[in-house]
Amino acid sequence: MFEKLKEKLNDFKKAIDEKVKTVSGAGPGEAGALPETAQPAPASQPQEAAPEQQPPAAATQQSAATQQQPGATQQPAAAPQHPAAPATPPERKPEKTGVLNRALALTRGEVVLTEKDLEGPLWELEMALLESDVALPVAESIIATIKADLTGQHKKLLHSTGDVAQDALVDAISKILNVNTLDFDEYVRNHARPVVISFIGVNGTGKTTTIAKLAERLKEQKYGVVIAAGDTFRAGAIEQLERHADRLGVKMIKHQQGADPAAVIYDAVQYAKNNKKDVVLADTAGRLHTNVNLMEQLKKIGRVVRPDLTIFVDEAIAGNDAVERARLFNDAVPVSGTILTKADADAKGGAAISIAHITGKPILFLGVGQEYKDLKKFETQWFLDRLFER
Ligand SMILES: Nc1nc2c(ncn2[C@@H]2O[C@H](COP(=O)(O)OP(=O)(O)OP(=O)(O)O)[C@@H](O)[C@H]2O)c(=O)[nH]1
Ligand SMILES: [Mg+2]
Repeated sequence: MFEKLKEKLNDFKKAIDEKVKTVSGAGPGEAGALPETAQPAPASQPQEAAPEQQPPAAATQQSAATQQQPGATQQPAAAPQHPAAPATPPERKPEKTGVLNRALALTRGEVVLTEKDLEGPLWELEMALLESDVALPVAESIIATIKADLTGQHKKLLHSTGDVAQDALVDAISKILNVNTLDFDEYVRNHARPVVISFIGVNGTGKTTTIAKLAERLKEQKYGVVIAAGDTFRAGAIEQLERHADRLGVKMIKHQQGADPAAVIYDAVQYAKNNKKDVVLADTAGRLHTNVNLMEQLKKIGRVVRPDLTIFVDEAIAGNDAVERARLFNDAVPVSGTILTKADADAKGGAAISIAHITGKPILFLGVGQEYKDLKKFETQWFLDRLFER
């Protein structure tokens, strides 16, 4: 899970490590050799003549990455902004990251990275994030955070310099993922009864399956659960949910196919109130985020039922499309959080970061298989540990 992103993040860490070695080795015209007191890179990092991270090398990657990016047409600004293939060399600014500052830092066993040092590695990191399904604005925001964190600062050389890059990355990603944290279990425990939760998303992302998984989870926690068959649109949808309800021994409220989903969910809430049930899980039909009428129907559900939580369900393997979907669903009915399904498939990890950033709401659970038990509470720390193998 998330292997690809993990690999790319490691590449960035190594690139910064090498860059720091180059800087601390002080190339021509730079700060000069390290004083004897300063011990640079640890022995575990051999000082082979590492090739410089040259932005021009990224130029070939740039075109490759641009081709791979379905979002490239939406984001035409990306390529020209990049420092690859500079027409004229950028002016050297003797500001706080100048030669003297670097030299002074080196005497203390520290290194100062300039924007120029970082431009190659950061460019490659941005490409890597894009290839891992992190959306462009999100990747840009991560890059900006890391750049601000790493440039002009005195970083100790005495421990692995790669850690510095990793810390900056971890920080940038966790800021996005820790947005408006919502502890689902705590919410259900403390909220007035019944807790009404609707599930929305495009077709086939796993809404119905996720409802069944959550119903099982809530039942195990001894809550009384009611399921609302709010997908009155797709043939067979009511029967599909009913099979789950029967297997789980959970009450399901349904109307006929074609009925108003808001009315079905409303009835389920009434049933829960009359029968002292704790939680109502409301299914809805999958719909394209571009279908205005169906998005209006979601708004109606919002007005009539006023769900306590609206959960956006999408696939962990969703590419850049997920961003646009998340944005439009969130515009129609503000989502409280996201559940990412199919994380057991070859998920790159970027969707979690992108969707959290776009909606400004946390990832709540991951679907990790097709069984009822295959639902994992999303924890930022766990995700970061996986990405960085800490
Ligand atoms: N591998 C895997 N498959 C999943 C997961 N969650 C759902 N699925 C599968 O995805 C397919 C679609 O799931 P549904 O729950 O029917 O999706 P839906 O969003 O309700 O679909 P519509 O009602 O058509 O919009 C089914 O074959 C599920 O078994 C998951 O976490 N991992
Ligand atoms: Mg469904």
